[in-house]
Amino acid sequence: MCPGYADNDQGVTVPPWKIKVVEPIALGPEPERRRALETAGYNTFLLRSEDVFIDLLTDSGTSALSQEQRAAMELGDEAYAGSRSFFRLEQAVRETYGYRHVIPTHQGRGAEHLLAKVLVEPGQLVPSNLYFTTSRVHVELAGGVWTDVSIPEAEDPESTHPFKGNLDLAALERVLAAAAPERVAFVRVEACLNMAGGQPFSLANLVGVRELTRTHGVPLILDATRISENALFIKDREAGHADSTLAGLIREIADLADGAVFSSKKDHFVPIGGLLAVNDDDLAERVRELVVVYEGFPHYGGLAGHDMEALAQGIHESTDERIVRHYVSQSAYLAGLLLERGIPIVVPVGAHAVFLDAKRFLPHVPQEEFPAQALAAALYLAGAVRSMERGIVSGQRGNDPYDGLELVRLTIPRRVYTQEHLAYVADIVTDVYERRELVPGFQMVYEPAHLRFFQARFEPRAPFLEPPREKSRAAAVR
Ligand code: PM9
Repeated sequence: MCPGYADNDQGVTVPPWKIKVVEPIALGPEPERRRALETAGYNTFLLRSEDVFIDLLTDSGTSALSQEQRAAMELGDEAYAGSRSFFRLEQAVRETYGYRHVIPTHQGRGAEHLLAKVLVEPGQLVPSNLYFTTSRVHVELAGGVWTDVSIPEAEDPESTHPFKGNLDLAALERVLAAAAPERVAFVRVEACLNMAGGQPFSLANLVGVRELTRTHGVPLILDATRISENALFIKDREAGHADSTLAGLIREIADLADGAVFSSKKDHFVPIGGLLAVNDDDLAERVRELVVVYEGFPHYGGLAGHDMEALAQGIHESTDERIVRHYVSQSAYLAGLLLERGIPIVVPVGAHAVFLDAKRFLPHVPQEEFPAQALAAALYLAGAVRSMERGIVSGQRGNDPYDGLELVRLTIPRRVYTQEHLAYVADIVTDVYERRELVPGFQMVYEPAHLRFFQARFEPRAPFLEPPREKSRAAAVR
């Protein structure tokens, strides 16, 4: 049980913190927003943050630090080797997740890179639930073959399956039976499956994956980036876990895997940092051999001593049910406002974001004209709300046929925005929904070689959200 929290009458958990330091934000006028969008090639990643009013691009590195984290940062030991801060971090990881070997990295993809270098041989498979952009690219750059074994519901935005992050155990068994162990590098299971809408796996499913990987002699690696929220969903949705503590569930999940990668920029409330944590001595040694090539000495892995202090404290806070529950209830609140207004979103509501379903939001824009990219741009133009495309731009490789999810992610930074901010976001989404026929498709005019969503540039195929709405919510605020 988790004492010490209260819900208000809109179902939002009252934040278990109060605000001590604030950062000013401002809404610029519509012509300036239009200019900023054109300069950014209609890609929200390329906007300047000073031109953004409510920044829901990502929950990555955008959390507010706690006073305890800031205080801990004063203790940062910046020694190149043998830093006290490293050993505090190692202890926090061991206590919370139980893994014996802890290798810090500059961020999550640093850990993914090292893992792929060490575990993946050319031609080997990496079965996983759906995909994550950076995770997949590192496996592919190492010559591996990403193999989706998610359940079909993961790609159905309207399915109310409570655990869309589950792996399809029958599909996994087929892959392992045909290829394991020589042709399978590892099985990857991502907590709160990002690209499907922040959807959790169930503990029962993870137990099933563990049994299969053990039978077939293949390592099981978690992407534990959002393990805290996944544990909370298990507590709330899976029979038999209502009385577990969040810390206990997190540990139970971690214990089922041979190791984990973390982008600590999410659940651990830090602006920078990642981790690779494993139990196997030999694997750890091979990773440490590469850390010095790509990240830094194994006692800092690309982080400053003060970063490791903030991270160690953040790990402790990530097991506090009141903090995690408040965070997840913010997504549910925003989703509730949008559902009341008939706006198509992914259900059930996930951990860290509300995902708009661009195929249903903009049915007149075919997927090859990037509806989610266009919708993200429209939200910015309408009210300086920054979101992220999670559709064909993020998911497609080369010119492969693609008909997967086409989503816009309204991602909620941790401990940053209030209910008023989220209500404003709901009004802007509603405004665009009411004018959706004014949002045309895009053409891509610049495509980078890797992870194209970060830096691609676009042009609208017709006048974009014109004429501007005189009495739009954003205009009224201005
Ligand atoms: N996720 C996100 O916004 C930031 C970069 S991609 C737009 O969701 C998982 C599940 C992630 C993740 C990053 C990484 C990589 C690994 N796994 O960004 O390198 O969600 O720290 O982590 C982002 P880093």
